[in-house]
Amino acid sequence: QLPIEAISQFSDLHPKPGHIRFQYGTAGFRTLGSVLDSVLFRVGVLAALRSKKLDGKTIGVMVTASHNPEPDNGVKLVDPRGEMLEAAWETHATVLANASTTPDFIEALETLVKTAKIDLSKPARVVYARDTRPSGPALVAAFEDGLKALDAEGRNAGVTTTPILHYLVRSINTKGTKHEYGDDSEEGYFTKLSGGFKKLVSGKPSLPPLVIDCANGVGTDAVTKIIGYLGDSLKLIPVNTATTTPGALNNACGADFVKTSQKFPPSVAPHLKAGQRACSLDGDADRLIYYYLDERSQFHMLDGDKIAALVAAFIVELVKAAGLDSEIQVGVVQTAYANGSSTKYLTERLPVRCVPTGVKHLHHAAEHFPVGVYFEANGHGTVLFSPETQEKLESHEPSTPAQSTALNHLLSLTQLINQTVGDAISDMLLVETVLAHKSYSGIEWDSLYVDLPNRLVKVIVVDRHAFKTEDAERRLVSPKGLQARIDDLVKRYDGGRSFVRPSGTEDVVRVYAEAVIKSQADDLAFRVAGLVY
Ligand code: NG1
Ligand code: ZN
Repeated sequence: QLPIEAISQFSDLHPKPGHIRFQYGTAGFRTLGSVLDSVLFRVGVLAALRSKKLDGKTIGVMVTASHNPEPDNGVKLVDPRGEMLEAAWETHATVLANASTTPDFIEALETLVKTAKIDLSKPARVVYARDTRPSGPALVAAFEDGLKALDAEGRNAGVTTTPILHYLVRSINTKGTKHEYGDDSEEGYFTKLSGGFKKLVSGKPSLPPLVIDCANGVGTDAVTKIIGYLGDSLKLIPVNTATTTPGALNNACGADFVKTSQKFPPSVAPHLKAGQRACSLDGDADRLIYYYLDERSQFHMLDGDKIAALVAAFIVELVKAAGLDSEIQVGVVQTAYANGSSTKYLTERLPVRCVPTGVKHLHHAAEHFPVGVYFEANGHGTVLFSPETQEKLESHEPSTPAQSTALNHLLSLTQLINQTVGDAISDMLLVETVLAHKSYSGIEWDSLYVDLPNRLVKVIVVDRHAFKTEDAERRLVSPKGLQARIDDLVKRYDGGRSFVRPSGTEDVVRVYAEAVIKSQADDLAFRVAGLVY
């Protein structure tokens, strides 16, 4: 039986604001922090039920709005293996969040318990964390009321990054099994990542220091800590570390700023000499974008696609050098936003799949490869080694010293890479590993292929749900006739490609276009936007 009395008392402390419709989207619930109190309370109850449903396995909850402005906040559930919440429960979350009164909420809970066949006698365990947003502490308190209402066991992981929370979830749930992911603590995380990195770069000449823009967010703490673990193996220069300055978070800095504006943060300028490479994290440290200035002080961006190309090619080489190329296939997963040049570069070398936007789609598609590399152009991504691949790597008998070295490198990569979710710190160490092995500067890395000029625009429309897509969001099926008109336009541009899709995180339709010449990409984007509007 549900503890109706307790739920009801707590629920009355967290009334739902009228007139707001909440939606659990690709980024969980995300909106202004000031209206999220009831949502956080209800997510507490939901997380406890999800844990009961999964026989008391630990569920994760992250309170963050990532790269969004500081007044925004959000919340997202993490399933036991450190993955995004199962799709059916996204719907349950939306239903619970929108119940207008306490009795409605309790009724929705009773329906959920019945339809999802939840055994309420099971234990409930939840681990949770938040980013540095000022609205975080109050929202966490509301969430904790949700746990109390169901008498669930909560573990507060404090202020930490999204990927560390995912790491903790998987580590807790695999503790004591033969698939133990790592020690379930921040120290465990830093030791695992830095240990893999140090093995990989040992004996390699060290690279010049890396400037790292922490977006004035929670990544600052993680960067500060990892510096202590890295010792001399890598020199980092953190900038934008003002986590307590009001309004500073993601403001003219961070990975999303760099990717969207295709500029470096002004605050990074004093540190950027010609040839100096730098990178930016986003507000919860799960995205990473690199860049550098050339001798003519020209800015060059190395985005998620460039990271995928660098990393996938490196892993393919190692697999080959280990003598495992006939057994372990490396594949890449992208979305329609991947630059056409990156898709061409990768397709010539590896199997490549395109899936709809959203980490869960990329992650699931990557699981189908023995080694699956996935990155969104915006810098979110990771590499997955399947359980069979992991076993093969552990049991393979190398026949030469060169094979043995390559095999050890692959094993160290499985330590260095956070396989639960995209992780800016882990991805940064991964990039630095490849650069060190190849003796690449940003310039050589950048020259793997030349990005096609592109333009992304937002269009505010009456009803974005009227836009339906197919073929991994690359084509519109409705509104009727629109795709044919887009096709007609695209044909007129050299190297033209364009697609339209509704955003999953904002009430807008996005239009993407690329072409061989920048002015043409801009022109195509605005003309297609004109058709949509
Ligand atoms: P939407 O708003 O659905 O385009 C955005 C990003 C995604 C992904 C999600 C989740 C773009 C064009 N879209 O999705 O890649 O990161 O947010 O945060 O960057
Ligand atoms: Zn993020």
